[in-house]
Amino acid sequence: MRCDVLTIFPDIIKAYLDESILRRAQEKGLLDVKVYNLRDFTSDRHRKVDDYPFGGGAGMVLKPEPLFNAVEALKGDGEERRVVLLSPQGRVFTQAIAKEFSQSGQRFIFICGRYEGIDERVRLALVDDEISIGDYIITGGELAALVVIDAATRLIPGALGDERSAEEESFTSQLLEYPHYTRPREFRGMKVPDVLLSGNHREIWLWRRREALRRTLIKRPDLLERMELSELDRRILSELREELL
Ligand code: 9D3
Repeated sequence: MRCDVLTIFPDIIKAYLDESILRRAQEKGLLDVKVYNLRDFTSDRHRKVDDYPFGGGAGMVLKPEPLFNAVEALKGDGEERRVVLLSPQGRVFTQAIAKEFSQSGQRFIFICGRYEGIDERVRLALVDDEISIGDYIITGGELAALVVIDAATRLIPGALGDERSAEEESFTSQLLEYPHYTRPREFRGMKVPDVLLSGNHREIWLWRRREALRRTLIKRPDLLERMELSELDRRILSELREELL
């Protein structure tokens, strides 16, 4: 995935991109992110990126010029790019949208909003897609852009440490996770379930599937309604529903 990020806080984006999975995905050439400071696309002496809203009101509005200059400069290489504005008014980001972004083969420009908003002419003339990461208020689009890039990158083949985890993730991604344990076998009187020490991989797999289904049934039954379930899953679920009654 190739993306450009436009922001007035480039260090926030760079700090996260420099660690863990996203760093490795970039080193492997699977992810290419370039971060641009909007201030570098201003043309006034004070490098002003925001201004007062016409009509009055609290807060500042991101000026259109730096955003138009930046998008036009980036598109100057003749390559198509999908311009995505991160904003509370966007469609709510989901795993399905992450998959769509990761598989689209498109280049992206992510615009991180801030303040009370951005000049509406940016939305009208530049923006192809608008994304929110959920119904709560955060300070700006930077965290949202990172959420989108992170979620999409994890779906690129080879981006996760070992391939087994990608396969496992796709198999279980619609369920909540089964319980995990590590050493010691007993901690403050709490024991690791025997099945996990048994070495019986079929039994372990079945136990994990059952516990994942149990947790999802209790905490997020809405996820089960949207999922396509195997015959085995349905049998386990009916047993679990009886246990819970
Ligand atoms: C307090 C101002 N709000 C009045 C209704 C509007 C507002 C503007 C800008 C609220 C938050 C922000 C900054 N947030 C984002 O730019 C943002 C965001 C979010 O707040 N929630 C979920 N997803 C996103 S993506 C970008």
